[in-house]
Amino acid sequence: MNTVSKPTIPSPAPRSSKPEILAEEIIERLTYRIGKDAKVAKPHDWLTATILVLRDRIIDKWMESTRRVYATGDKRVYYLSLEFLIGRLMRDAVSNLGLMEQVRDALASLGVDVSVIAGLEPDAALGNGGLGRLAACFMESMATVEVPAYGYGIRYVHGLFRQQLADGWQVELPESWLAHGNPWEFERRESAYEIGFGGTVDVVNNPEGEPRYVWKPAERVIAAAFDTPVVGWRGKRVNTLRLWSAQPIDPILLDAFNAGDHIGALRESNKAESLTRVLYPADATAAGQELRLRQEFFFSSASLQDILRRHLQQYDDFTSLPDKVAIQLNDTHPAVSVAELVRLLCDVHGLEFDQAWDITRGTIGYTNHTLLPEALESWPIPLFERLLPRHMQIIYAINAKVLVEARKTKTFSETEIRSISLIEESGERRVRMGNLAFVGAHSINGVSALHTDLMKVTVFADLHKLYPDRINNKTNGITPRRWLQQCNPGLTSLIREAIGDDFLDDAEKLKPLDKFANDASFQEKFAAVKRANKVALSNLVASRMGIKLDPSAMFDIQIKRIHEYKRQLLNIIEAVALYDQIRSHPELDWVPRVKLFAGKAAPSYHNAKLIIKLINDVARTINNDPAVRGLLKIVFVPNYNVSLAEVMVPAADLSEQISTAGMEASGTGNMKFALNGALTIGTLDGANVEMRDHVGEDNIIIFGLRADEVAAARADGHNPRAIIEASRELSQALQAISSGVFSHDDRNRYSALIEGIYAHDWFMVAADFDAYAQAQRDVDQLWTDPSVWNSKAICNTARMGWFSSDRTIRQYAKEIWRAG
Ligand code: B1H
Repeated sequence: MNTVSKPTIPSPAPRSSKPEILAEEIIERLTYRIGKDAKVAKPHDWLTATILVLRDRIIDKWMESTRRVYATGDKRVYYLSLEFLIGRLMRDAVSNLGLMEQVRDALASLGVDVSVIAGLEPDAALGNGGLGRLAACFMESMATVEVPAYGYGIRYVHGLFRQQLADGWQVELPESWLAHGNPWEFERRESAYEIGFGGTVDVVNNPEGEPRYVWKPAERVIAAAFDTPVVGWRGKRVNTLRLWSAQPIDPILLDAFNAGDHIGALRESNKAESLTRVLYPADATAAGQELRLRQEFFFSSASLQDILRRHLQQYDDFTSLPDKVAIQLNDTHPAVSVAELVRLLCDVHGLEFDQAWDITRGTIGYTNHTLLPEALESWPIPLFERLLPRHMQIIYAINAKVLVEARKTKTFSETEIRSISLIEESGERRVRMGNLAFVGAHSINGVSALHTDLMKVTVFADLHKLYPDRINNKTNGITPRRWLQQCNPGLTSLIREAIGDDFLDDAEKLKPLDKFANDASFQEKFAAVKRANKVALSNLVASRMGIKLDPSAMFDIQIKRIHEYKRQLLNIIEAVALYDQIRSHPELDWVPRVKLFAGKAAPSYHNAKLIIKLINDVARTINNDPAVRGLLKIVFVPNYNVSLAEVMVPAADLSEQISTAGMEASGTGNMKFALNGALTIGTLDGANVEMRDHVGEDNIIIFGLRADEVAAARADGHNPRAIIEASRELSQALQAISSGVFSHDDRNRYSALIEGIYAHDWFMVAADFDAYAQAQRDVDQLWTDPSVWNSKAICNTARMGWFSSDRTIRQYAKEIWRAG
């Protein structure tokens, strides 16, 4: 025994937040951490120095938060996600710490403009779209509602690609968010784990019980941890986002090096590092490559090893795991965790299979984000078996258990049994990751009421019949800090003046704003804030694209990934029809509109890239046609990302949420716009349905087929050709596009795209066109009376509080995690 008692180590003194002290500290970091004299410091140096000062203020709270959960023995929540679409962190941290004015004044005293350096921070774009952004909102809300939580993901060196437009076509460029270093993160060298791939499995007989299995991987890499603190609102709690980076076990192969093969000596190093080099850029489409499966297993295994180590450090065994740990799988990307947790518990920690299986199911929850068949992950058995031979055995064992259970009920036909199986047997044999996640979880949730209902009758119908209590709904939300307070300070101040500060701590307290909906003077101020935000967006468009916008026109915005089901095509076809009308009827009072689009297409998604080109072709024609007299303008803003959304969302009058009903699981952009006082034109899809319930049907413009009608139309073989022929506007617009009116340089560019609408119209563009065009004219009508429009816009802001991710997280904590 060590008898030397530990000295009492004093904690650092709490830091003052006076601007003078902050300024002093910024200079101190600049000098001693960055090694720059203030006289020659570049804006980037000031940014780094400021972040370092903020980081120190966060650390005290961070340590305190960590100590607290050790002391209380509270349950920890682990959110496993292959994507965290964070954006910038500085303004978020400053605002949540309540240091906005102080930091601004401190920097001003040093001759530095905070908004200039804030704009230099790169976006952490470690995600594709809604799923990744949801994970980022959840991290902030978990800290805010004081759930002790860790996010686990991958520290991609290159996040989502940068998008440029070349002659209207999308061009992808690599993104390097770490180029100037990352002052937010801490490398944790002590938290590193070995991750294996391939190899063989030995069976060792065990006279005392089940045989033991020993996996001998052929390849191994190290997972090294990088931690970023996540500050909740008012700095209440600071949680950790832990991102894994792959490193070689042997950075240099000495034998090769000594033999003079200096390049070959780096083979391992290159191979390991390539594992976490880049984010797969497909949204709502499973990637299917071996490297992707490697990424999924790499981060799942590292996270689970870390979770089990932390648990064992505090508690003596794993029987308490379900009481002390909740693991949430963000879609199926970490679904291999089900098999890996069983393996770690059995093979590494010596538990029996049945016990490991119960613990696993008691601990894991799974969130499904899509019903699209192309997004449902499955892996060919030969690939899975080669890369993860032990996991393949475990999956077969789990499958056997599940199928026995199903057969015992005597209620399933053989077809139903086949759909419950973890193995797809028709055609190439594959492992179904959705089924694996489902059977390995005690809770399976959808992300909107409609989506959850559809889950029960589509992909998981038979599993739902076998386990009827597992599927539940948790409608998505957004953090009102980033998506109202920070991105829209003008509206935030106005609301505070009207109803006080309660809404800052509880977004549902926006409700009292309702009373101001018909108050003429409030309407005027509300409209002035909106106008200022539109001017700010116009300035951005002018400086980036050289296009001048009129802020008094209606700003009609569709920003999201480019996907056929999201129907940017419907929007642009309607614009073509409107263009035709404006030219044919110059005598009518057309409402001036600016239609803005932004979004990235997966690099291999041909039609999505073609739709971007079409928008740009149509924009060029319309914007340059004097007959339009500026009444309609179309702009595709390149390189959509979180930071651009923060400028576009507050500037929207009209939010386009027009997916084919039944296809958008939830949407979260829809919530951001409405919270910021835009009216929504949308289908009854995803969370739009619940938004209508909250804002009231008079304050949202709903059109088009419903999900059940889409399903029926598809089943009955709907006849788009007849629909098109019956609509003069639609047939003329389609004719114009497919005959090359907008593409003189290549008249057939869009013929196949348009032919798809005639031939099958899978996304119901023709089926919904007339309803959409009519809804747009109804929108024009509303716009002509500003007091009517503003009153509806105010109601939207007042009634969107329920869509705060704080509410979503409280529901997860209470109903799934039983934590917090
Ligand atoms: C959503 C994805 C997704 N659903 C596969 N599914 C991916 C699937 O790289 N992959 O393999 C990446 C992303 N993303 C979105 O999740 C839904 O489409 C939205 O409707 C929803 O709002 C969002 C958050 O729940």
